[in-house]
Amino acid sequence: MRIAITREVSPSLADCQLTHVARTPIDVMRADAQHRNYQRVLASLGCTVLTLPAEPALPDAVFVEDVAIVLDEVAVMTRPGAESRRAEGASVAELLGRYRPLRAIEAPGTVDGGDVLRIGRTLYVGRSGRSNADGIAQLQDAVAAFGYRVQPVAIRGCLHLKSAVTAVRDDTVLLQPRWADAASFPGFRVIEVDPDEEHGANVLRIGEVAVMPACFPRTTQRLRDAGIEVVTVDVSELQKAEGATTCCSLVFEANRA
Ligand code: CIR
Repeated sequence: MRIAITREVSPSLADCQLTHVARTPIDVMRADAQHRNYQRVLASLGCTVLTLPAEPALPDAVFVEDVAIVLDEVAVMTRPGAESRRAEGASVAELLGRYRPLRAIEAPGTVDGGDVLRIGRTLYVGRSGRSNADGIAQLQDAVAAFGYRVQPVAIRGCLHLKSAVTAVRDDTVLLQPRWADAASFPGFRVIEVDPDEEHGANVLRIGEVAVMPACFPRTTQRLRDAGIEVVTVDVSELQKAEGATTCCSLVFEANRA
């Protein structure tokens, strides 16, 4: 059984953290409707969607990806780089603990799950404003015993590694070359986002399907031309909060350990 942990949109979403995106008005009701559709799409792709209640005092709590890294054998609770996000993990840990043994990143380490791209037994981890060297070293220690390798990756000009690059197949990445270098992914087939679709690299892979924001038709076409099946979702209000498709779920197989 494939689980997708999600969380309802906070009524305070408009007070979210923003780093590389200018603040514009967010229609929270619309964000909520888009998020429900996102959940429906995950369910249609075979996920059992578990939904945590909204956290009114935590504007960014819908972005559950950032608070945990779920592997087949273990889950690592992160310590998010933004202080305002540190309380988001507790309820996710309570739920995740039913499925995986838990480890945790401790101060002064910081890691955001959005910086961690797992491909096979390698965790590519963005060195970002949110994930520091101490946190990346702690993550390495936490997962080494389970046979995972941690590979730090330089990024520039974006929030997280997965803003810049995601995997659409085990051998294929979708990359924004302004924000990360193809050379960081030797041996991979690299598909670049369309130059006019700056934020187009963040796609959520569910099995062999790529879940892609609806506003990137040219990058979607590039994926389809490469033989990748794509489903699109309108997440425009969540994009105003500097999120996209990977950030709103933690997807994993229930019984892998
Ligand atoms: C933040 O800045 O933390 C949120 N406003 C957006 C987080 C998006 N997370 C993700 O893409 N993994």
